[in-house]
Amino acid sequence: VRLSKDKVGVIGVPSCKGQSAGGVQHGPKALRQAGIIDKLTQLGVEVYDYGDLVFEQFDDDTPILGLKNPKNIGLAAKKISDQVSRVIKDDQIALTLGGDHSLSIGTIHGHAAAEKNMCLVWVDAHADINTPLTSPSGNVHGMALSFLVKELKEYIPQIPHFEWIKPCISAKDIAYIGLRDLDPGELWIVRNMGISCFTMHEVDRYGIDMVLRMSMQAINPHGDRPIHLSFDVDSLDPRISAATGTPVPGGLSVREGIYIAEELAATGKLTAVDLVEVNPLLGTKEERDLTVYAVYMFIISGLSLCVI
Ligand code: Z70
Ligand code: MN
Ligand code: MN
Ligand code: MN
Repeated sequence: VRLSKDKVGVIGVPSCKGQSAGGVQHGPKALRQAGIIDKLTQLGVEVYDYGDLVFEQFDDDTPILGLKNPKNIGLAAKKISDQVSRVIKDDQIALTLGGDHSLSIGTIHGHAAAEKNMCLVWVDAHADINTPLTSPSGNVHGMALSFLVKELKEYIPQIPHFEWIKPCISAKDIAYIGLRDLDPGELWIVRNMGISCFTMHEVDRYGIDMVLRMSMQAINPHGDRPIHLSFDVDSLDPRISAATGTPVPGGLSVREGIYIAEELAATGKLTAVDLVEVNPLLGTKEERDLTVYAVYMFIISGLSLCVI
């Protein structure tokens, strides 16, 4: 078993304006302190740490059509996209430590710019595919995918600072795993646009191994496409991942999460990983440590190929 590339580029993205809870911007720091980089290095991975991206803060950022913080998020996404694209073009796996899930607008856009044929596995309790018009909250972390999916182009209104974002992925190139909390507009989109969807119901019915096989059969049947894994820690059960903004009961076990990382890494095509929504200011100390430790295990398992 070999990784797609023998180098990993780590990008910290302390984003928080895509949601309303304070603290998720401290995710990268908490994950670094857990020792992810040292551990990967000890296991023989060549790690390049690019530190945390720094974003200019704009306080005068009026919502547009209810979408909150368009300027901060639109400009940050450009910076994230450029950095991820650069890292992948340098032949490294891009590991992005978040930060809230709005950062995936940038990471997926940047991955697609470097690897035209990429496909996407989105592991989350939520679908994060509200359009600005269907979003009940105005929080961009719940809309990230809507700006990227080609089939949704006609449903996306013009948002200042988002004009540069060109849809870069087709519905048929996306597989969801772990979903269990969707809004009405999202349900309509997932049912009608042709995105493969393996909710917790399918994980219960088929088991995680079969769900991964079916996901790959749907989006990467020949196994030749670069894979982007976007992992929201709230996909895990809240008994594990309490330190996140929107825990939803009935989630993945630690082992199921790790199995996803291991199996996708073992394809030899994993090219980008987003690790998002760890909020070290939520929950008790024990809960925070457990959330961070589960993420640590997930990353180490996936990127050091503990599948011997
Ligand atoms: C809801 C919304 C969401 C993450 C919550 C919630 C979205 N569907 N995403 N936590 N990671 O506001 O759009
Ligand atoms: Mn989520
Ligand atoms: Mn999410
Ligand atoms: Mn969340």
